[in-house]
Amino acid sequence: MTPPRVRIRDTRRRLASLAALTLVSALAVPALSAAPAAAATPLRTLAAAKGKFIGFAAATNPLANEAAYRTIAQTEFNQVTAENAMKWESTEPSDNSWTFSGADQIVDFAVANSQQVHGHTLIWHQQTPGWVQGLGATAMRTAIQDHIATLVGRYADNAALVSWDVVNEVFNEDGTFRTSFWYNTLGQSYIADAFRWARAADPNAKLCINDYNVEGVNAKSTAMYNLVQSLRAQNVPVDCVGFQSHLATQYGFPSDMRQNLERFAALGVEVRITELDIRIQTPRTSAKDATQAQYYTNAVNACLAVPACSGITIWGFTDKYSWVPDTFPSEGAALIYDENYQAKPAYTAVNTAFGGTPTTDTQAPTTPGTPVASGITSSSVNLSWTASTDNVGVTGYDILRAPGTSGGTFTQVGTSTTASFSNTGLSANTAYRYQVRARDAAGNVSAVSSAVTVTTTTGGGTGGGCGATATVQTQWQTGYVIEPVRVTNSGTSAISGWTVTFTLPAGHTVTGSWNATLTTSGQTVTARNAAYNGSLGAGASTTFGFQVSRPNGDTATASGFTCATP
Ligand code: 9MR
Repeated sequence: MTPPRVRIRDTRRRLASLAALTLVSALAVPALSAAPAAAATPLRTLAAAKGKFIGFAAATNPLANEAAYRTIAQTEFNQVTAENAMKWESTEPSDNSWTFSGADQIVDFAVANSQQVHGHTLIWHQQTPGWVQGLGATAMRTAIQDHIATLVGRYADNAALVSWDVVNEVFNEDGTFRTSFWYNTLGQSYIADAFRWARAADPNAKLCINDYNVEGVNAKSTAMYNLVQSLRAQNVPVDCVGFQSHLATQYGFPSDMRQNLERFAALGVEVRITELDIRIQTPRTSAKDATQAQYYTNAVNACLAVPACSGITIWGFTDKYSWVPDTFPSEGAALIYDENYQAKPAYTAVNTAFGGTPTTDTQAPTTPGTPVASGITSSSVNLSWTASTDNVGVTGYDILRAPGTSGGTFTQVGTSTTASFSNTGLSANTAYRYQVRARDAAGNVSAVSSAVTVTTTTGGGTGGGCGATATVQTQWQTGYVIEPVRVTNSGTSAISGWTVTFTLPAGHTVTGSWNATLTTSGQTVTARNAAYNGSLGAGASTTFGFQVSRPNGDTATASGFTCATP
């Protein structure tokens, strides 16, 4: 049965519309400062200049849904391997019932971004459905042949798909064959058969054998070496050997990696680093980051030193999506970007090893303007602010929020790539303070802006309602000016007047006001609209201001702004 071919033109259109979405999500504040990122020459440019590929293992979910993930994926890499989407359980979960959506998604992304694809993986003892594992020898052989013919055949005419992992992890650590269901049913014959069937399905693809813990010279890598030599002597089409390179800083770097790659290269095969990640014992520290960065440097240097090494695939790129913490408790942070897509020292190491000169920019962006609130409802507010500027470019903003009108702690509630943000899910008739800060392309962070206080409306669907946000314009030892206090009609119909109430700290006195009439009772101040600014259509806003004197050295300001109609 011939499966449908990939329809690249339709998919390109779909990817373009996805790319238009803006990324706005809640993220934790990163623990460590980040290293230079987008200010550096992209890895793919540097690697290509050295005749190598630099790739990543793609996870289908963020590739479809996260603009930040896609941006790095397409900017930094010229090669991609499907982390899971091409495995047997993903493509043929039951006999001759095929699902190509994830595999096609990755191939389409690669085509759209001029990336080469490595198919991973045809024959593996994991992520192979139960219906295959239980087959007898004849039926298993047929199943393998069909699976390879259909899956490899599907992309055989696609120039982007250049190579396949035909068999994966066939050895035990001591170099004996792993007694997988493949081996137990078919003996080692399945290996040569799989390579021959893959060659028949795509005569042009490089066909690889892939494994872990074979980076240095040891019993397992020597067994691999002997197998490749013997298969090639029998004209079995083994073109390439993949060294996964799931490394860990606590076990040391395999210092004979280059020598090992060279002995395989001497067999006439291409070699490649296929699943590079370097985990640490969490949490990160600067010292662990530095060791990890050195290991990444070592791995890139090993490949650069061996002409037969075609390139390096990193097993993901952001710590947000990595298999490591799920498998090794208390270990992780194995990749070159952190969970917030900030480049780590490991990124700088890879960039530098490929010949880049990442910027050493340390200049922070200018402080963003105080956020201005609008569209206040009982559960949401829109914030916008004057954008920051920066010598290497502002990449986005962090939005911080504290509860109430004073005290509490500011925590990050979201990020935005533009100078505006909409915060939803708020409680009715509740005060919040917001600040923003900017990030630049080199990972520098600006000072935080001044805060704006927002009080959500009472809600209840009466059609009325207003909100007030106050900004401290200037202050000195003995006083301050609050300007503007922005009054917004947050309801769905016009209002004919408004009253803003707020509290003065002890010892503070209003010494002047404009665009509203202020009356004071104890520490509570009531501001009524002036004759000319009481009428506000739905969504419209107006402003007033006032000046206060305070005891010398007191740093408190008026707080607790709430608005009522009329
Ligand atoms: O990263 C993959 C993870 O998402 C899967 O859950 C896991 C299933 O075993 O496979 C991971 O990728 C493996 C790769 O396919 C083969 N070499 C080891 C990788 C890490 O386990």
